[in-house]
Parts: sequence; structure tokens; C-alpha cells
Amino acid sequence: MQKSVLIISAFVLTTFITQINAQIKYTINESWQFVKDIAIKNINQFDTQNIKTELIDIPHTWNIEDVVDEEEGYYRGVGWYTKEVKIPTNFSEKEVFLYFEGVATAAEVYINNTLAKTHIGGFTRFMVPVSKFIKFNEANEFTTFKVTVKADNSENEDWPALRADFTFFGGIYRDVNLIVTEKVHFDIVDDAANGVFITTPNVSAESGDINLKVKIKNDEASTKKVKFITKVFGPKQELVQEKTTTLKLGAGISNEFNLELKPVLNPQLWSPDAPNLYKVVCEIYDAKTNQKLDESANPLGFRWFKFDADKGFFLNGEYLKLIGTNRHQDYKDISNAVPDHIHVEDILRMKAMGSNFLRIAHYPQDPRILEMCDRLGILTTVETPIIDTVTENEVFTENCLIAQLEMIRQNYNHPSLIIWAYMNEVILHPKFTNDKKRYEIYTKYIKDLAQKIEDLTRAEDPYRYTMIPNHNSLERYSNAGLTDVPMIVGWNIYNGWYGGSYELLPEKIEEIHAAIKKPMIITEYGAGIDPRLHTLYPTRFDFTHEYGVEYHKYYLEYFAKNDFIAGVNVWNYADFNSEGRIDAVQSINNKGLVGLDRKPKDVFFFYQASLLKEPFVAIATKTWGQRTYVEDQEGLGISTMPVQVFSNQQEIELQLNGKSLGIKPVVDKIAVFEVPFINGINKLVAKSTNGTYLEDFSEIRINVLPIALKNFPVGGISINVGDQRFFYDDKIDQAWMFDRSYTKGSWGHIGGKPYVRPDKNMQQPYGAKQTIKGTFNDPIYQTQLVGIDQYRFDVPAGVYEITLHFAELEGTQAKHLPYDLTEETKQETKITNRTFSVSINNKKIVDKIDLLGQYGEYRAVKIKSEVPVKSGDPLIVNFKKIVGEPVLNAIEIYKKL
Ligand code: GCB
Ligand code: CA
Repeated sequence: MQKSVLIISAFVLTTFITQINAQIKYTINESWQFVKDIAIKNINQFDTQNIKTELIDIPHTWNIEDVVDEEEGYYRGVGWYTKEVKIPTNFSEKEVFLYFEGVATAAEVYINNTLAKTHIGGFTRFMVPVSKFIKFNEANEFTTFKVTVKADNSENEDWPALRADFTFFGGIYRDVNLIVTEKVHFDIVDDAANGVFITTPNVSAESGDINLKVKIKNDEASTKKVKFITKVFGPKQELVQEKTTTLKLGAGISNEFNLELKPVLNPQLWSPDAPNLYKVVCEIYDAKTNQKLDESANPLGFRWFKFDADKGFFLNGEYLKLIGTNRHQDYKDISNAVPDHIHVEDILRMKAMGSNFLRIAHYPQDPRILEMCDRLGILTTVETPIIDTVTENEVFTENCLIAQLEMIRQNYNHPSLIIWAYMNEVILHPKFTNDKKRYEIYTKYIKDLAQKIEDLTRAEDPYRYTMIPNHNSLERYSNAGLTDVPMIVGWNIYNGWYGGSYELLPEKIEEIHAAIKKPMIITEYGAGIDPRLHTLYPTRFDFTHEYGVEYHKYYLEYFAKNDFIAGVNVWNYADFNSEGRIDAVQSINNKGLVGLDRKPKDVFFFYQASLLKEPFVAIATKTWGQRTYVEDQEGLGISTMPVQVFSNQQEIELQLNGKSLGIKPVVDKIAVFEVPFINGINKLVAKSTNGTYLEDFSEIRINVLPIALKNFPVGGISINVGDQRFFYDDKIDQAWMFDRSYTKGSWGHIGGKPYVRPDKNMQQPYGAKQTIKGTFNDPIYQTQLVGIDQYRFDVPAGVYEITLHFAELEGTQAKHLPYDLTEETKQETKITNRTFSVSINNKKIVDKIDLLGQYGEYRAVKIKSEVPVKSGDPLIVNFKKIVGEPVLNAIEIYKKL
């Protein structure tokens, strides 16, 4: 045992030593002790001997559970992390740094209990020089030092973003690295950039300039002469040019130099179709000893681009419509602490969708994102999160400016990046709207802040564009002067989702275009899609796949026809956490083209058909492989439903279980087939008709329900009452169909009207806009029939189990009627608005149920009851009103015997 330990440590030592010829960098993510406790206010109170800590690995966030639970709110406060770091003692001759890729929202880093760095801003990287805090133990091969990080995601009026439609996860959620350099090294401390800034001021098909700005820190006591070698490698790693210069470095300072390289002749241009990536490698050598001191490699792409107010966007002299999505750093069950691989897969999937554009919103993300966009050819914009509202003070202003500066310097060399943006819908929640004068002072502050950020950005990088994304109201942003500041105006537009019809889109956009006369990007548009919802009757705000496709089809067609719209970004690439959201899925914003788990929604395939150049076909059934629906005609056993096939071909043939359903033309990327589904497994094949191999397959399991229940379906029936949507519960594999009215010999409701939410602003309501407690199946409970008399099934004799589902949807916003529940509690008046009883075949099942009083508002209530039915009798669920109207949200029936 003793021996093997010795061998291992000797091995560790040699690997360390052989690696030090320039800079070494490795992660120290594993085994941190963590505690989340507001009572611990400072480092002295954080004593791991007495405090119970949890052993965690980074990336880490402390908010994974509390943002998905039913409680409102989530922990916004302090979390402490600590770890002993072991390094070879000979690092005392080097410079040691800790490199944090992201800590939300603010961080204090302590080395051996001494504060070494404070950083505010949860989305930019920072560097902590630690050498001077370490006591090197010269007697030993190794020295350890203690790192303690106080991370803080509290609400703080000085920290942007103040509020937004996403969850402000806290923690050390990106990699932590140890970096060791020689005393002479690229200046990595300054804004945590890498000390090399590349520009290509003039690029054409014939020639591409390369200019470098280099910052080198000399931490030695005296001036140092170094040899500086720059090598440029081509896309195939071939050496294109090499330049050697000698530099004199002043002691104890960061030395800045500008270097001009020879232009590269006939450069292989960078574009989405051909993302030719060059590489610039800079090396520093000791001029005397020729020892290599540091090295830095950076991407380089030759491209030129232009935005025009009327003509749109041009890349390398050619028109290019920028089309893609936005993206949050968020994943199912992982939240923002996403491992690198998820970033990589996401960009690959965007490319596979046909994206050539990405808005990295609303904040800078992991380094992987821009690396991948460089390599795959996706143009990008990235922005500093100043969202919805601002604080009018100097500290806030300063924090915004620092965040913008860090973002620019840290991401400077990526050829995929063409726009530096900042702010987002910054007057969404304006203050002082009742005081015109004060409001003007407020918006003036915002404009001044914007101008400061704009000036800083243009000074740092005169070769890219700037942008501010606004929302909806032209007036609000132009009156505030915000549209005057940036080079491009971004606009977030949701016509046809939050309000109005999507057909109002052209009017809105053309109004902005005519008034602003600047290049324009539609930075957001989108529709919520709960992956579990489908319908035959798409309507606004119904969260179905089908409405999503309809909405995006309209938008895309309009965008394609109008060159002046330089770029568009779907909101959003993927569903994401937003704790306060009340949609179909609680605390989740469902506007993703793919789900939280990255499973594509129908609309993702529609985008593929619309954007991909290579032949493409996909059947829109992947998200709906398990269905329940009623037969077309009594006794037929067939359920005919339309199936969309997305393709970029002229026409498509569809087969069902080996038999052709004919050939249909593809209109606007969609061919629609009426498919006569049978009970059980249905196999669909979509094919091209021109002889080239192009196929897609789909398997759909359908529970075809009989109209007459003579042969009662063995799996039972699950009905979403008061609704026109199919729902698939993916947790327990249960397919619900929507409701129907009763006809003789069959089944359905008698009486009642679908619940309409009293919210006038929403114009077209669909169920309740409330989270339903006690269930994840909110869509089932958010809709109901109000004033229902009966639910009737004309069943054969047997023993049945009926499950009734209720939820009170008239909650705090509704008027409550006082009602005395029973004789005994006469004095005690309860606030409620509805009481009713339910009996099945004259057997009282539920006596005087008061949903609000007994269970509370917006809470799922499930009552299961067994009833025998005699031959010749129907099964009738009877609702008896006592106060207010009886309701029913869903019903299940199952035959036991
Ligand atoms: C917006 C915001 C974005 C929201 C989105 C939505 O305009 O910029 O942060 O998530 O709308 O889904 O409402
Ligand atoms: Ca319902």
C-alpha cells in the first residue's frame, strides 16, 4: 500500500513537471464542500469543522429542485464552497491563477481565508491571481492552499439583470480551472481575456489583413527581452505564415503591443457553408535562454459583412438571410450547470436544423458555444443582460459597463460573432409611469446608460455591429431615444401568441422599419408548445404542436419574402426554466423548438424542411406516438386524422401499414394526408417520389375508441373535459382524448360550457392561466366544463371504476360567494363560490363538494369510485348544483369486470 502511494505521487509530479513549458491549465471541479446558508455572513463564520457541508462537484447550482417544486420562489442568497488544492511546491517560481468560467451572480474568492477577488456578473469569466496568497512549503514536494468561494444569487438592485423571464440559478455553475504560467505570460488577468486580440480590418476574396494587439505581463523584477513568434495556420493546419519579433517588457506591468502581419492572399473565406477556420498561435520565448514562456492559440476567420437598413445582411458580398434561434444555458434536471457536451450537442442540433444564426441570449454563455459556432458556421450575436428594468445609480451603471467590457474582451477573436448587443426589452417594466416628468428622467437615464455602453463597445471593437433588442412598442423605445443609439435595432414580436393574430405581423414590422430606418433583426418570436399537447383545432395560446407549426409557418414565409429583415431568431431553441411562469408546464417557458430534454417538437422538423438545402422529409408524429381517439363511424374501428409531412420536395408519398395513401403535393413545406388509423400499431412511411432515396418512418399506437361502448375498450377511456386538445402524460404513458357531447348509445357530456378565463387582456382565453398544484398534468385541469349536468356512458353490464378530476379555477381573482357548509358550522362562514354533489347511477359519490373550501384554488382533486351497472342500464354521472355551477375537468372510466 505504502509503495503504490509513493509511485502515484512520483508519477503525478513528473506529469506536472513535463507539462510546464508554457502554461498549464486543468480543471479543479471535483470534491468541493458546499453549504447553502443565509446565516453564514462571512468567511469567519464558514467553519467546515462545525458546519455540515455537502460534497459536490462543479458545475453546480443549488436551485435544481426548488425551481420545479410547487412552492413559489426559489433560494436567492449565499452559497459557500471550499476545497483544498494541492500543487507542486516548485510552482512558487511560477504564477498561479484560478480561472472561473461562471459564478452566479456575484463571487468572493478567498485563498487561505484572505479575500483575493470579488466579481459581479454571473455570465462572464474571471481570473484570480493566487500566488501571493499561498505559503509555499519548501520542505515538501507539494503545497496545499484553501480556496473558499462565496457565491451569491440574491436580488440586488446593483446587479444586472434585475428581473427577467428565466430562473436566476445560483452557484459555481461552470468550470473552475487552475492555471500556471511563467513569470512572463500573456495578460490573462485583465478582464480574463487571453491577451491576444485579433482584427481583420480589410478582407476581400483576394486578401485578408491580420492585425494583433497583444498584452504581456512581466511579473519579474526587471525588464525582460523576449522573442515573440506568431504563426498563422490555415484550415488544414498548414503553416501560412510566421513572424518573429523581439519585444522588451517593462517589469511588473502589462505591456501592450500592436503587430501587423502580412495579409493572407486569396484567403479561404469563412461562411456558414464553408466555415474555414484559421488559427493564430503566439509564442513568447526568453530571448536569452530561448526557453518557451507562454503560448496562446486563437481562431481566425476571414469574412466581411454588412447590414443595410433596406437590403438586409450581406456576408462576403452576398445576400444572406440570417435565420436561427435564441438559446438559454439550461437543461432538464441539470438547470444551468450544464456539462460541456450539452453545449456541443446543442450547436450541432442547430446546424442540423439549418440555422445560420444564433442569438446568445440573454447573456454570454460557456466558451464552447462560440467555439462550436466558429467551427460549424453559425453567425452570432451575444449580449449583456440588462433586462426589463434598471436601477438609476452609478454602481449599476458601472456593473453594466464592466459586464459589457468583459464580454467583448473574452470573446473577441471569434469569427462567428458579428454583433455585440446589450439590454433586452429594457422598458418592459418601466418605473414612474404615473409621473410623466419622472418617467422622462428614468428613460433618459436608460438612454445615457445605453450611450455609455455603445461608446465603450465601439471603442473596443470598431469592426462589429451593435444592437439593442426592444419589444413590441415602437413608440416606447423611440420616444426614449433608445433606437438612436445602436447600429442595429432588434425587435421582439409575439403577435399571434400573447395577443392579436399573427396576421398583424407585417403591419407591425413595416411600421418599425419605416420609422427607424436602421438595419433590423427580429430578435424574438415564438409560440408556446407543451410537448404533450396536440389538437385538430389549433388556436392561439393553446400550447399545441399544431398551433406552433401554423404560427411559425406564417412568420417564416413573411420573413423570407422581406429582404430588409436582416435576421430572425426564434424564441427559443429549447424550453427553459422560468420559475414564475404559469403555462402548460409549470415554471417552464415552452417556446422551444425542442424540449428541455432536447426532444424535437413538430416545429423543429418544419424548420428543417424550410431551411435545409439537402433533401428532407419528416412525418409530424414523432411527438405523438401514443393516442386515444374515437372511431369515424360506429363499428368501423378506424380513426381518421390528418398527418402533416414536412419536406422540401415537390411531392411526397405516404404509406400506412404497407399500403399507399397516395401522393400529395408539398405546399409551403407541408403535405397533409388524411390517415385512416387502425386500433393498435400503425406504421407510416413517407417517401420521395422521384426515385432518390428519401424516407421517414413513424410508429403510432392508437387506442381507437368505439362510438358505441358495446365492446368496452379494455384499457378504459381517459377524457380531457372542457377542452379540444389531446394530452399525453409522458410520465405514466397515458393518452387522453378531448371531450364530446353525448349521443344515444354512445358516451359524452350533457350540459355545461367550457371554462373561459375572466382575463380580458388575453382576448382569446384557453383554460385557466394558473399553475395547478398537486399534478404535473396542468393542461388537463386548466380546462373544465362549467354547469355540467351529466356525463353518460351507455355501457354493457359490469363493474366500472370512474375517476373524476376537478380543480377550482375561480380562485383569488374571482368573486367568492359566502356559503355555510353544514348546519353545524352555521356561524362559521366560508368563502367559496361553488358547492355541488355527484352521484353515479343514483349512488351519492361526492356529497356537497366545495373545491375551494376543502382543497383550495387551483389544486388537482381526483376521486375514484366503483359502480356496478346492471344489464340495460347506462352509467350516468350526475352533477347536482347547490351553490354556483358544478364543474368537471376530466373523467376516466375503466371496466373491472
Ligand atoms: C421576451 C423576453 C424573453 C421571454 C419571452 C417570452 O420578449 O425577451 O426573455 O422569455 O419574451 O417567452 O415571453
Ligand atoms: Ca380538462
